[in-house]
Amino acid sequence: MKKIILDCDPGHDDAMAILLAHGSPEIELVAITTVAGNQTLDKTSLNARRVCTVAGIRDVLVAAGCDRPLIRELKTAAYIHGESGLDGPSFGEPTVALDPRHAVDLIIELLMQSNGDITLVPTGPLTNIAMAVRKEPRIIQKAREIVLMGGAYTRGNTTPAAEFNIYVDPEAAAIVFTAGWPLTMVGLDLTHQALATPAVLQRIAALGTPVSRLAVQLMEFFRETYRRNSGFDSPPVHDPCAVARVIDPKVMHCVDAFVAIETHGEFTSGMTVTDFSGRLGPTNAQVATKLDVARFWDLMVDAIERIGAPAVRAS
Ligand code: PIR
Ligand code: CA
Repeated sequence: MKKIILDCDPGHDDAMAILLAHGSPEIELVAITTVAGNQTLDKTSLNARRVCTVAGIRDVLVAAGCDRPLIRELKTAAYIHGESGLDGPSFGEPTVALDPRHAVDLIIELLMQSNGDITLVPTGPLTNIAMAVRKEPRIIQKAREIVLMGGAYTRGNTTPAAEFNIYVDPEAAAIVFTAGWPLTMVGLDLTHQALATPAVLQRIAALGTPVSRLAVQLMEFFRETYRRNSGFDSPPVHDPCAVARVIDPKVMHCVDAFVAIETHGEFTSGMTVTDFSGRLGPTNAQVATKLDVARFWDLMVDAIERIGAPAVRAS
């Protein structure tokens, strides 16, 4: 079992990442920490608790972190995720409580008390992780590795050059990418292969559980906003790709590269400048290039099925 801390900003695809982590026997989800990104921190934190409530996630710490980027003003993605950050399904009152600790302190505590077996999986802006690195630099040695959704080497989705998670807090990303830990960048080049097609949604719907209904409603809302905003027929489900890489590294191909974060460009702020040829510097990242699409969706469908299984709920 691989232990992970999922640092997220739910977010439709963050919600799918929570479900994949919780429903996969290869993963022990130690904590869900939240950050401002897709929506404000109060909303992403409420959404994490909502997803946990529907999925019956009760033994996982949930803690709220930073409510804005290190230096810049927060820019949200309400145009994709809606006013609530998780528009589409309707939720009752969440029954899962927030831990009183700040996510940055919780991340530090969990890593420092560990024997080096915890993987960080950030799927939002990297503010919490950068703050944790600055407050307790020994976490760099303690973390087993960091596998993040963010960046891209061929495209942007927020500007022509920049992916949203890096664009929102490039200074934080610069800290994380230069920290010196084993880092995997699962960027848009990879996640745009993970499309929630009608066939995939049919498989999930056929499971017929509350969690499968939640997943389908989330993906149907995501489909509409993605169609309107980006001209996709089926929406790319970014964040669970990072979790899938931890579950089974063979689910995607990665290539070593030097990745620098652009923080000053007039048109390119937040760009992950990726050098596969060693001109700019030594390798600091494994960069995801090619997804085993069938294997990815099998992992996702199996996880949702497992969450719905009575044996899991009873335990
Ligand atoms: C997705 C996101 C933000 C903006 C758009 N247009 C689409 C969120 C997702 O939650 C994911 O983590 C990452 N940011 C993809 O850029
Ligand atoms: Ca996200």
